[in-house]
Amino acid sequence: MSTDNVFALACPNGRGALHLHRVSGPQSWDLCLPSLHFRTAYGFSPKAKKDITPRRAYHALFLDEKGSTLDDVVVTFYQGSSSFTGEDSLEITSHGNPLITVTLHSRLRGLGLSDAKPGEFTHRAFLNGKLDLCQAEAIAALIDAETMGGVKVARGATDERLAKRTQKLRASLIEVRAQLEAQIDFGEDDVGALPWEAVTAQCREVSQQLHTLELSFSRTQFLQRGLRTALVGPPNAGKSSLFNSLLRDDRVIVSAQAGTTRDVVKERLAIAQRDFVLADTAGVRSTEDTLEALGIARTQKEAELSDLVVIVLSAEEPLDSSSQLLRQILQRLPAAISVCVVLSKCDLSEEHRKLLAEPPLSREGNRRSAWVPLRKRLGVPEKALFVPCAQENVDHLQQALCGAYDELSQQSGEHSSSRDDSSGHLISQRQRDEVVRARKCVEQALKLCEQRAYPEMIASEIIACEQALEDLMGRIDVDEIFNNIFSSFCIGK
Ligand SMILES: Nc1nc2c(ncn2[C@@H]2O[C@H](COP(=O)(O)OP(=O)(O)O)[C@@H](O)[C@H]2O)c(=O)[nH]1
Ligand SMILES: [Mg+2]
Repeated sequence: MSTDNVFALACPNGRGALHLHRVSGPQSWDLCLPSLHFRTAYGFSPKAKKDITPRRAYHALFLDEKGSTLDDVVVTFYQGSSSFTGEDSLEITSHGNPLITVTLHSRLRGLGLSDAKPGEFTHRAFLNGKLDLCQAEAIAALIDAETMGGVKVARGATDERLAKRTQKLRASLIEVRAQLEAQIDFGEDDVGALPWEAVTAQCREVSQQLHTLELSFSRTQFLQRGLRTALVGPPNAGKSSLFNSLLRDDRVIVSAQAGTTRDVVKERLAIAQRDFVLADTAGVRSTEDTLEALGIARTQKEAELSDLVVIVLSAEEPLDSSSQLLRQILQRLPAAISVCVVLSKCDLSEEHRKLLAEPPLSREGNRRSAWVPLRKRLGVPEKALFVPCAQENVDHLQQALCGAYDELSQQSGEHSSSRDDSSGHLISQRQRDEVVRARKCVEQALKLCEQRAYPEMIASEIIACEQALEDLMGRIDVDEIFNNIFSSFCIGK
């Protein structure tokens, strides 16, 4: 429990309607009350601590040391364990001028309060047991999120679901350990043989649950950063033109000269609340130009790192050669990457223009559309999306990108689905590392169980697994383990 009292501005220090100042600490009320005069029916007057109602917004004057008004403020008091930090605290709303904030903060220092360190309110909430470590991380992620997906993911991690999920796993581990420790302390003669089958099954279940939890991270990662999408294809196919059209910006150079784009250019793109990181790349062909070759190597690397590769082929080129090129590009892509094949420049011929006029169709509908024969002639794989488009007409492409996003989001959701998938997910590499550590320990324990190893060896892996889960969330009480051992065994027999 902290003994000092701190304050900080809880919003950016710019000009705006209001500024919110947070104050927290065991003496925060006592220290602030002398500088506050509260509005009453007869004007403004001081209030004693006992007359304050928590969680009520008071209109008050904030006074300097001479009793002159610094600003009109609204103050809300929060009491002890029912506050965010778990200690007495206040929220003061002043007018949103940095000059007012400077004087107000200097007054707070004069009253004996000190400046809070970054994250100190959340840290105090953690130390006072109001949040676990993962919830604290979720709050940071919620504030830092740069995508709508990231906001949703972080928001879903601010509650106690992950804590409950790990609690269940810990309970299983404690049960296993209780069995093992009984063997270690009292031996088979006193407590009977170790129920190997049950202990092994329990370790297996924990290992599976941890694996599922681990997978939940890949989904949240993708939602947090956006779908990595690379435009790939031969030079002059119209990749850079599509890049600009999708961004509605003249971002990269477009030219009829082949081999214009060299570097990978990435931009964030949001379509219908779905976030993408879109990359334009150098056109793929064999070349003598060393610089262009370097660009092409980067294209390949970018494609391999992407979640979705959009292969752009030009309707100007003969279909047979495009089809051959498509095969070559596909061969070099890892099988797991999603693919969308785009036939660009469809505005150039009457035949292709008709395709652009086709109403948007669902993936199922695709099979019946006029796009199907073309799709077949190009040799677009069954599981890839196919879209005819032109730089002036990217509606179909936008829809395809959204479709790919939803599909990938669903797939990774399925990965992470388990009996109680609703309960918590991982949102940071730190959390994932702890879960991997825990899983490796329990897998080792499982292996030792299968070999019918000494209970001491298995127990030591189980302890290490518990430790990793403790580190994931914060601490656990050792008594918890002993209570469980003695309550679930009739040791005196
Ligand atoms: N008619 C037409 N021309 C296009 C279209 N997209 C690109 N182009 C032209 O094709 C040439 C190459 O385009 P660019 O986007 O630089 O291709 P990249 O090499 O694949 O990046 C440029 O002259 C563009 O103006 C399109 O949809 N329709
Ligand atoms: Mg280009």
